[in-house]
Amino acid sequence: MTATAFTPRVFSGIQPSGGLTLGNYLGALRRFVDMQDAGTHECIFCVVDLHALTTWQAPDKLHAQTREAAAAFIAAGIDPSRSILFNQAAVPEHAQLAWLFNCVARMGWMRRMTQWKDKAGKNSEEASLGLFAYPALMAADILAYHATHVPVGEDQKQHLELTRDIAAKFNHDYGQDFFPITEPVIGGPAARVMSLRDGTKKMSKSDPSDMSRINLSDDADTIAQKFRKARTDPEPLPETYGELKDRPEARNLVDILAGLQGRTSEEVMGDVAGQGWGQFKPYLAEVAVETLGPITTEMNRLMADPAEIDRTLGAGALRAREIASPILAKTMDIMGIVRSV
Ligand code: AQP
Repeated sequence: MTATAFTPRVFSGIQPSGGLTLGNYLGALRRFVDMQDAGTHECIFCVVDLHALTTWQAPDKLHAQTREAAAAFIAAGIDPSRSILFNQAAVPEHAQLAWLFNCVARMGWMRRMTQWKDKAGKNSEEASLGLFAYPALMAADILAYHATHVPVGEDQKQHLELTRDIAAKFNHDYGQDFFPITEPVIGGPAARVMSLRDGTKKMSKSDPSDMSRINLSDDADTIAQKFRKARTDPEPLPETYGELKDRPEARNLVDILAGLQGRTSEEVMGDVAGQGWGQFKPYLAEVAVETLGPITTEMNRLMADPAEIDRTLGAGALRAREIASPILAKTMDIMGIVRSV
């Protein structure tokens, strides 16, 4: 096999399974914008509504959350004329390729996924088949565009590895160098933003406690209140970042400040060493409001015109299909499936 040269292309998505959080912003959205602005890759971003369906979503809420996620992408800096922005269900190639990948992926691979174990919990018999097959759909999202790079938060690393396994097995089984072995792009102090109520749990949009997260829709007072009430230990901040090793809640707040300021956690410690929470928390809230305030205002402006959001997503879906459709067709040809064109 000769190595295929793939177009440098970024794909990533966010589930509209609730309002977007500071974790989604620092771990994903802001990095999407950086990659778009770097201009080195063609960028494709998706509101992954089919993924959201793997857990129950009330139909009217899903609709609103899909538009809100699209508004968050644009408000954070994704430019739909430079990047392709659409919702997953509008491009049927994702679901079609996912079925083909269901037949490539192995049960044992899926069972090892920690997100499956966490989300299905003890009640896996009652979990949806979609939740189990989630990583095969995610592989389809990425490989339908031959994406070479995927910026994600730390929690998605294992799913990315599974995408690479599916691509490698497909290439091996069919003797073709057809799918790229996609590289994850993970990093920075905020690759894993933790809950404000429990420093060992990831900040999640579906956490039952709203106090566990900062939502991109929160106003300044709510942000200040959530940081004021964020769980911490009684000790003041130490001199060095290394001393926060066994203080997950304290470390999380320092990491969030670093993420918001685009600095390393070690640099930030230089400024805040020795501070008590009464001094640090209001400062953190001020920095968060400064960063998130303009995004929230712009999201609200965009959401006031849902028809325009729908038009933007529709135009993005057409552009996405132009790339995904021939890749799906070629995949089917390789597998020996008869297509009527
Ligand atoms: N806490 C986090 N810290 C850093 N990155 C995060 N991401 C999510 N939470 C954090 C990143 O955001 C992108 C979109 O994630 P997703 O919405 O597709 O699914 P998720 O990872 O399951 O996010 P949530 O908020 O926890 O959703 P629910 O509660 O519905 O499961 C991904 O790149 C993810 O890494």
